[in-house]
Parts: sequence; C-alpha cells; structure tokens
Amino acid sequence: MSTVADLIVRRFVEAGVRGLFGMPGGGSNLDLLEAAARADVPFVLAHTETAGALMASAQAEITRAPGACLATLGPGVASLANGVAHARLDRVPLLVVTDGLPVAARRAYDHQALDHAACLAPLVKRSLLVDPRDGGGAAAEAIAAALAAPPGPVHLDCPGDVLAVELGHGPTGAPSAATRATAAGRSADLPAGLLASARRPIVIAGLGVRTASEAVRLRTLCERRGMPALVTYKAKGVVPDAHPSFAGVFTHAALEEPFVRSADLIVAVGLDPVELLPRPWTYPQPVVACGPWANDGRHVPVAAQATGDVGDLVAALDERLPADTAWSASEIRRQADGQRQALRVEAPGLAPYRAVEAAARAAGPGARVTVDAGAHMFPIMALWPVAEPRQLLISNGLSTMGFALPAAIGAAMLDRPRRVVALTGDGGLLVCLGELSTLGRERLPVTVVVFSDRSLSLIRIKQERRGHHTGGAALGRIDWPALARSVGVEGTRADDEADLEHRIAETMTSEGPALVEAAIDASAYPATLRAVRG
Ligand SMILES: Cc1ncc(C[n+]2csc(CCOP(=O)(O)OP(=O)(O)O)c2C)c(N)n1
Ligand SMILES: [Mg+2]
Repeated sequence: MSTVADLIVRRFVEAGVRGLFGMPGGGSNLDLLEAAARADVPFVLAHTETAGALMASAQAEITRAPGACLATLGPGVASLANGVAHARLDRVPLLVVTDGLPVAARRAYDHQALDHAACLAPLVKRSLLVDPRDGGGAAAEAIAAALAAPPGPVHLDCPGDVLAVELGHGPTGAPSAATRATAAGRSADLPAGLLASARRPIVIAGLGVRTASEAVRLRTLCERRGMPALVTYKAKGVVPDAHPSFAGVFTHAALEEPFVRSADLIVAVGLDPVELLPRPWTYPQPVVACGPWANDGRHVPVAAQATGDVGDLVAALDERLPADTAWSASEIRRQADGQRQALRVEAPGLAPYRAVEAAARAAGPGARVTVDAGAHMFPIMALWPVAEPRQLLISNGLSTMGFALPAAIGAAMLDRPRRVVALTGDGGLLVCLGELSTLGRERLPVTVVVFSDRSLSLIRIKQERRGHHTGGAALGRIDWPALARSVGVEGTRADDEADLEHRIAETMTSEGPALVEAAIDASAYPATLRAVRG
C-alpha cells in the first residue's frame, strides 16, 4: 500500500529529481524522507534550509530537471528564503516541500505558526497545499509550474497528517511530464531586413540558452560568419573561452562597453536582464532578442523579439543574418585577450588573478566549478576557461554569498567521480560554514578554494571609495586548514602561485573532500573593480 508521500516521490522521480536536500522537521517531512528512502532517492542533511535549496538548485541547473528540497514548518520556512530567492532570480526549477501542523490544528495554535504561502509568496511561482484526496495532483502541478518558462521555484505545503495517508490501489493521478515542453520558436517574429543588413552584428548569450545542442548551434552560427559572441556569467561555456568567436563576458559594465558600441546590431540570445547590472541601457544599436521567454523591455529595449525553442530560433537567425560580416578574427581575439589582460592586476603578494589562473591550471579543463559572490568573482569570471554550458555555476540573478559550497555539494552528488571545485571568498564561506561539515560527512569529491583576505573585500572597496571607515568589513582570524580538518575535510594553505597550483593539483586526484586556503593579496581589487565596472 503506498502513501501520499510515496506518490509525491514517484512524481518527483518521473520528473528527473535526483536527490532531496534540507533540514527536516518532525511532521510530514519524516513521511517524505521514508518514501524517498523506499524509492532510493538520496537525502542530504543540510545545516540551513537555504543551503539545502542551493544544493537542490545546483542539481536542477545541471540536469535541467527540477531539484527538490524540504523544510520544517515556521522557522524552516523562514530560513528557506534566500535559497528560494536564488531559484527565483536565477530561473531554476525548484520544488520546495514544507511541513505543517496537522490540518485540524492549523488554525488552533500559534506556536511556530506562520502563513507559509504568504512567507514565500514573493519568491515562488506558485504555492500549493497538498490534499490527500487529489491523488498526487499537487505534485504534478508543481512540477509543471516549476518547469514552465521562465523556470522557478514552486512550493508544496504538506500539513503534518497528509503524507502518511494511504492511497489504496485507486487512481493516483496522471504522471507528470518528465521533460519541459518548449513551444516551437516563432521565427516569423525575427525581422529579416534588420538582420540581413547588419555588417557588424554581435551576439550576447544569456542564461536562456544553456543546453549543449543550443550552444553548438549558436557557436556554429557565429563561426560561419566570423561573428563575435559575448556571454553572461550564467552563460559561460555556451561559446567557450577558447572559441574563435568568444569576445568575453557581458555584465553590462565598462569592461565590454567600447566593443559593444562598435557593433551595429545586438542579437540577444536567451538574454534575461536579471543578469545585468542595474544601469540604464544606453546602447543605441537595435536589439533583436530571442529566447525561451519574453523580455519585457523595461531594462533592455528590443526592436524585435521571438520566443520559443532556442534551437529553432538560432536556425532562423542563421537564415536571416548575412553570410559574412565585417569583423576580423584578430579584432575579436584582441577583445577577448584585452578583457583577460585588464583583470591581470598585480599585487606585492599573491595577486588574485594569479590564484585564479593557478587554480584553473590545477583543476584542468573538465572540472565543474562553482563561484561565490565578492571581489574574487571578477578575475574568476574573466579568466576561468569554460568549455560547456553549466560547467560553471554561479548565482547571478540574486548574486548571493554562501552559494559556491552548497552548489558544489549538490553538483558532486550527481556524478561522484567528477571532482567539483568550489571557489569562494572567506566571507562567503562563513555564510554557509555548516556545509563544510556536510562535505566532510558525505565524503564528496569537492575541492574548496578559499580566497582568503580576512575581509569582505568588495564591500571594503566601496567603503574606501566613499572615504568611509572599513571596520565593518574586517573578518576575524580563521585557521582554515584546521577548521576544515575538524570536520573531516583535508585542509592546507598556500602563499604563492606555484605552491597553490601544486596543492590544488594534489587534491584533484584524491577521493575525499579538501580545502585549500589561498592567502591572497587583496590590494589588487580596487584596480580590478575599476577595470570591470569603471
Ligand atoms: C547573502 C549576501 N549578503 C550580502 C551580500 C553583499 N556582498 C556582496 S560581496 C560581499 C563580500 C564578500 O566577501 P568575501 O566572500 O570575503 O569575498 P571578497 O569580496 O573578499 O572576495 C558582500 C557582503 C550578498 N551578495 N549576499
Ligand atoms: Mg574576503
């Protein structure tokens, strides 16, 4: 005899869910855990609900199927907020299952009682209350809503007594569609005349174009006509850094601006303005946009746009763009090299860019990598070469700290032999420090590289620019290797480039988790930030 919990888990598995993450409470969460164990769905105990949501989101980004996390009632729901916010603004299909008081008690008591749907309302696409009579309908509905373009988080609230209800052998609702359905690309909306008359068109690829086959089509489109492509942070790898059309990263900042201005048409493919810095769009060139969902034009005004299957739309662009463009290969290479060179800011000690390049050499081209928010992110995003979409994971719509380690844990759970490198600031690692213990406990193949500067450097720079005191940005002394070892993670520290490369390379062949502290010299960051953002 199966229960409502079994049915929910079955629906999740049919949709491609590969694990369950979070901090359980004592009600319906426990029925879900039992059902997950019966179905061989691994559960990973996280130490904050937000970290659980980030682990699940990383899996969803990689598999493109939904991720799943759970939380208890009241404090669990409140503690989910930042992880669910990431799924919302980074367009991740996440299923968020919460516990609750039994149905009859819901309105009778105040202890731990919060209005779950209201707490999560600004963050989720939908909130559904699970009712045992609906035969699993809520789970199927949640999956469909999470995957619908643009993908995002959906909440399933499970009162304490509903998941253990036995279903008998009666109807169990229709199975959910396991894959996302994307409407065929409406290529008729792409303006043939505007596209055909371009002499210097550029592509800006964003988070909406991230399947391997879409990426191949887009690269071919650019290659054929010698057309440059910039990628947003979440689209790193769509056009690989080593590709002849690669012209650098696009964050809507000073670094790429002169190059973008030298184009006569901007072709935005899967570009979602959620990834762009909040500055007015001042480019005068027409923007032709295409992607799986529409651009509302508030931030990036579009001359024309088409939505639907990105592969279809890229094929339509291929028919409409001129066979040849006025770009030269050396011009594109100069731009990509120039961007990298601008980020190579020296410092008397271990310059952050040197730490990034040493880590990238040690990790090798195939490593999956996760990146946190902070000053260290700038040289990483410009200098870490990425060959495939979703090989590098970052929170960029939300840009939250405390992302890299939980995301690396979720990613490592998917294909264990493949090592994941988590690149994080010291402040960001402190935000999710409990997950170092998760890493040690689960013995996952993750190398955490801590850009250790005892400071919230990005904030400190902004304080200095204003002539403010910098006290609030200083971190206390931390013995990172000792801290790592205390929770079962191998820990070492490196003070120079060669030592860092060697120590990271050593971890790449070990089986268990490791942390390498890179003692970087943060004095390079003010010039780095100026180079990127002006
Ligand atoms: C949850 C969260 N809180 C605050 C911020 C604002 N913020 C962005 S970067 C940063 C400092 C990051 O410090 P650290 O991780 O040490 O990286 P560093 O800048 O030193 O490289 C802060 C506080 C944020 N993005 N996310
Ligand atoms: Mg720091």
